[in-house]
Amino acid sequence: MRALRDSSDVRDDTDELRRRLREDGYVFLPGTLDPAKVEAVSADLRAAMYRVGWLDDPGTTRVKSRDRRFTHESRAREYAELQSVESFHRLAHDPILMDLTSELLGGRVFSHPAHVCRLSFPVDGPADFLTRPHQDFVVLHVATDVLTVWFPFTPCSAEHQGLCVLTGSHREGFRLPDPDVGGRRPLYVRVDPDDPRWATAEYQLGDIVIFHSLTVHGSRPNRSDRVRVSADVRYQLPTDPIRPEFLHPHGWPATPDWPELTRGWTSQEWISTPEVPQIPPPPDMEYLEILRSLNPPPSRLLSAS
Ligand SMILES: O=C(O)CCC(=O)C(=O)O
Repeated sequence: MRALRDSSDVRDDTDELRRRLREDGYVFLPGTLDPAKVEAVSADLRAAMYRVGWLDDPGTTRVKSRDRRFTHESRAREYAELQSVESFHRLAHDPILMDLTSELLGGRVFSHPAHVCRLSFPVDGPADFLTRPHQDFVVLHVATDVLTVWFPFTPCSAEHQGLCVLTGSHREGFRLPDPDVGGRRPLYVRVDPDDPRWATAEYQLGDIVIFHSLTVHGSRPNRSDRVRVSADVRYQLPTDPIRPEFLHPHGWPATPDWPELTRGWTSQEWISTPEVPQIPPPPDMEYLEILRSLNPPPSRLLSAS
């Protein structure tokens, strides 16, 4: 698979970063976050995974059992333990991430409180993808200029796969998901796993990828003996609308809501937002009907020259 274009040489040049985001659909910025800060959060997440019985030893990410799938119960209990880790949510508010995404979007952003802590357990069976290809707009529905920042808590090698991006796919508009590709609700699109536009990297702690809501992305199966842990955090301007579910924890309502998860936290700042217009989904429509009616609002970010 081809390598992501490294944009660390133009990290301070917002115009050039924006240009690359418009061209490729992403920017890859190795070494952006302080690796020691990321490792400290990684240790807190490992401790949570050890408490719920997923790891033998919190010092490593070697798993007790492979091919673990989320259920309603594990979202309610085990995933809730991870979502209760305050340092994980605090990292989403790191000034480096807030400033970079604000500069790209041209105004002060906020982060969706539904910060995703992504766990990729090792699998043995045949599979082309771990996270099947999709565009984040398929869940966002009401705002196009939303940037996802993806970053790993565990190093990713070819065996221990991280994010893959389909370069340039954001220029082809919104793709209606194919319900036959699987998932609890239609989300994924059919993309050739050998499409030469797929790009990835051997990520280290501190690396980040920023991508647009229309960029197709996914990840390949983890063939190692360790869980791969990463974050997907979304940023947008408060003048753009949001679906109310993103103000709740990721996985809610199976995952408990903030009053339970934030017990004992030092601050609620990490899950707070400014005033933002909320647009709930139409109550009387089937989910697939809602998807069929979606039409991404024009992107200011992608249309600027
Ligand atoms: O980490 C992965 O497996 C995929 C990440 C993803 O889907 C996202 O960032 O929206």
